[in-house]
Amino acid sequence: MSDKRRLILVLGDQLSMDLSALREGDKDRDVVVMAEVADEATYVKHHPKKIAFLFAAMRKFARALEEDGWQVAYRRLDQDGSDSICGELLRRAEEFDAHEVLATEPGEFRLIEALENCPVPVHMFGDDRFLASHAEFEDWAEGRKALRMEYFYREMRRKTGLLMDGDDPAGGKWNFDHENRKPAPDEVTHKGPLRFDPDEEVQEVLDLVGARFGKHFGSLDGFFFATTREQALEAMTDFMKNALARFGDYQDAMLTDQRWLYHSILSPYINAGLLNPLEVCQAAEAEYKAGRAPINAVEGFIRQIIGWREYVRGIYFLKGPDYMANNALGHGRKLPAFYWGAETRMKCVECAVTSTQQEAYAHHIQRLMITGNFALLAGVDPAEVHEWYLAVYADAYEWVEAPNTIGMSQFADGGVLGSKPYVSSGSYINRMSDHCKSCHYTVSKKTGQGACPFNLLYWHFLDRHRERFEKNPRMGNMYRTWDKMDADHRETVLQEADSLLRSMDQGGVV
Ligand code: FAD
Ligand code: DLZ
Repeated sequence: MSDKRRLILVLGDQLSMDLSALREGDKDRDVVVMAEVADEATYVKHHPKKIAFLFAAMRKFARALEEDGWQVAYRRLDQDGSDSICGELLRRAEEFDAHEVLATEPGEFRLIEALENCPVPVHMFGDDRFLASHAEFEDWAEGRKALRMEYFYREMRRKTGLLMDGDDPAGGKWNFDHENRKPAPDEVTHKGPLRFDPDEEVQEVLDLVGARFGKHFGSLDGFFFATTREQALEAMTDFMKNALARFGDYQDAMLTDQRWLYHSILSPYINAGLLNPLEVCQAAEAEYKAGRAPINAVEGFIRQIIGWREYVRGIYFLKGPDYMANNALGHGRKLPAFYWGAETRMKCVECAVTSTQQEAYAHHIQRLMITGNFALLAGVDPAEVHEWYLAVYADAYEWVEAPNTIGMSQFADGGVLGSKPYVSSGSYINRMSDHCKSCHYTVSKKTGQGACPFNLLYWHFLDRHRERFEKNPRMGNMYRTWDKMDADHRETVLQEADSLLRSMDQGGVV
């Protein structure tokens, strides 16, 4: 074996001590390369909180590596260096006379391709922080007519042994979701995620990010993210103790003054590598076994991680780089300005966008049934929707964001990920939230002055995509309801929806 020095690349979302590239390395001769680079912060205009979270966590992880005996070449954004990851590798290869790079496969095709074309040869190892390798997912998908998450999830339950009684699912059922659709509670006992005041090092990053990326959509105020593994573990423990038991019940609920409800806000930490997905699930399972959290909460939580999270990654790598260009419904509208903070009179949208702007976070139902639902009903170009979701959330990387947006939320993949589009009128939002009570629009109004835009656009969407969805067994009822309505009423709905969309396109406030 050659004893030549190699570089080991650790990216901003690879902050795990047991990263495959590190396992392949040798502390005595190799150099770990980490770099804050403008290209990664701007290929979409990431939310400043996301950039600050990653830069701060990267700096602290670099120190932890050094304490663990690694030599680390770290480039801060305000130091000399290159704007790109490959540029940095080239520079460091010359500096350390290294001829090879060891890397863990990045989570975006864009960067995988850049590494493949890097002038210094890059040897890529699989990212085994996930439960299912690409080969395992391909095997599971092979020959199946439909790639439904539920069946993949059961495989992952068997593989991990999580919530299993021998060969059977704990509690007698694989899925307790029907218990997890309770409307918003009157009172929320949980105070939200554990918050960490910025220390001097984090403050330095916040100043840098404010100066360099302050014009990106999003606020740096009130930054509280954990930036070390130890802090992320504390946040996880706090969630398990104070919120998990009610996670299931109120998973789909939305409240105007309670943006966190009983959600974990752990996705930024899991996706950046500070927490391992399996350890998070094991911690949740322990709460169930100790009798501190009910099965519907724990099963629901674990399903999100070993089910949805693993499944969407599988879809991303199975479908390849062309997946992002899917536009099965032929939608081409521009993303309305209110996604970037312009005025809207829809309370639910305002709440979701405000949370996004302030925290780089909105919970799943806000992403799916508010901002995603509106974009789909209005016929927004899925590529624009995709870019928005990738930019604005602290947990967003293409491997997880794109299948959720292109597939689950926008149905742009034509039904690879979901058997029907996630669309709803205002009545669903009214049932699951308190937004409609303080909204400019009247949710019970279907047409006329003050009619809820979701009501108008819902029927407009179904009508314009009738050919595609009418025969869908899960949507037939909706078409029957539409057909039973008075013809004049239907005409009014369609005309008012058209005029709302026209006004929105011309910059009118909706
Ligand atoms: P919780 O509600 O507490 O759920 C627990 C954990 O389950 C999460 O931390 C996350 O790791 C996992 N999880 C839950 N749902 C999903 C899912 N659908 N896909 C993958 N993991 C899931 N999640 C991301 O991590 N990054 C994204 O960029 C992202 N983009 C999304 C875009 C759209 C349009 C939609 C509808 C969903 C998206 N999601 C994304 C999934 C989900 O909304 C977030 O994972 C979740 O809101 C994160 O908040 P939390 O940690 O409080 O999650
Ligand atoms: C998201 C991000 C940002 C904002 N900045 C950096 C960076 O400066 N250096 C880095 O190594 N990684 C960064 N990242 C994470 C990468 O974009 C991420 O590794 C790829 O998108 C693949 O998932």
